[in-house]
Amino acid sequence: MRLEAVELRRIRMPLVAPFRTSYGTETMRDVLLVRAVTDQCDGRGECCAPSEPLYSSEYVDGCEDVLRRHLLPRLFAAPALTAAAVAEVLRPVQGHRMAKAAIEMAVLDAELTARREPFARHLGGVRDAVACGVAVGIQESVPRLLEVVQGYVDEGYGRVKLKIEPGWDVGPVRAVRERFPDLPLQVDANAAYTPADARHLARLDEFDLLLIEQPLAEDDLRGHASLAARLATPVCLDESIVSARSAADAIAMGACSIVCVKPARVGGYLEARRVHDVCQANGVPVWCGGMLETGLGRAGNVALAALPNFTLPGDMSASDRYYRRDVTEPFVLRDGRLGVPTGPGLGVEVDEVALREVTMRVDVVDRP
Ligand code: NPG
Repeated sequence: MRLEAVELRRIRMPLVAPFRTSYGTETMRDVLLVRAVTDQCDGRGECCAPSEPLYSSEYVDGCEDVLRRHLLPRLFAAPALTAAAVAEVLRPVQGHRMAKAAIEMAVLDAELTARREPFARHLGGVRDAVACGVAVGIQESVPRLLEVVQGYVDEGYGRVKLKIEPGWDVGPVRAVRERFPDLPLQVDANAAYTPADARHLARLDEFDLLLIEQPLAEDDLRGHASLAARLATPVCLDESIVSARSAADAIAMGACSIVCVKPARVGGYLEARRVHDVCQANGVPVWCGGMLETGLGRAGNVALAALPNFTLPGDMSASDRYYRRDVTEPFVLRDGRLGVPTGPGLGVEVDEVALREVTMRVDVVDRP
């Protein structure tokens, strides 16, 4: 396949409700969509890096810049491009995994569309629908939190994740557990604690949580290993896992017993599959994280979550949990699940009218 041009499109999508985490509040998504124009088919990719580098070092303007200056020129120069070769071609550029993931996704979509193969089949998916959880941000009060959780339970979400931070942890979790004694529940700290908080975090053990996600800093694997030894609640890593190798290291050190897989964080769907495989080989279950994706990223994530070792519900909610109007046909929850697209490539139609409405700017970078 030859990459002829790449369209970089910036869209702005208001969230239906603000999403507050320990590192900030999102109300408006500023998303970079990437379209790979090849000699065979076009393919779509989504860059879900947030607007500010607060979750990790990447941010959307930085991703666009590195794509233009460093990633696209290398891909244009590759004579026979395949999705499997993208990571290799881009290897000299250090880091920038979210930017790399976006363009690899677009090339993969183009390639699979050309040979009429769905994402899920290509990745090794074994199910036609995936169990969905929902992530609940930090709320202004505990009564409001209970209302929000109740709303999602009523909609059919079978697992709830609560964002926590120092000052918003044991109390809110206790309240939710008391109101919903049987609800599969987990918490996400987004690296907001330090090893000195171990005793405090052990107070969460009584709530029968599925897991605690990323309590400590991204680069503190040793800290996570000692914390994991002190907690009954399983420790899951998100930010710390940036590749299959880092997953293998974290597991070997005892830093986690569950892994959250996000394709963008590890540099793309193909590396995400390798993270899945490494975890599976070590008996470590995985689940698919979310980054408030549009229907495009959601289609890829749902396909990935169809792989066999995705045994825990992911942060993959229906489109209406995020956006009033998505840029694809909406993903709708049925019995707490989302259906895995079966069409070629990502397998979702773009709603061109909706897309045009949210587009701020479109640039086409041609092959030199
Ligand atoms: O359902 O997509 C979703 C949201 C899940 O909590 C979620 N995502 O810290 O994991 C996270 C958080 C996130 C959102 C991270 C956007 C980065 C960007």
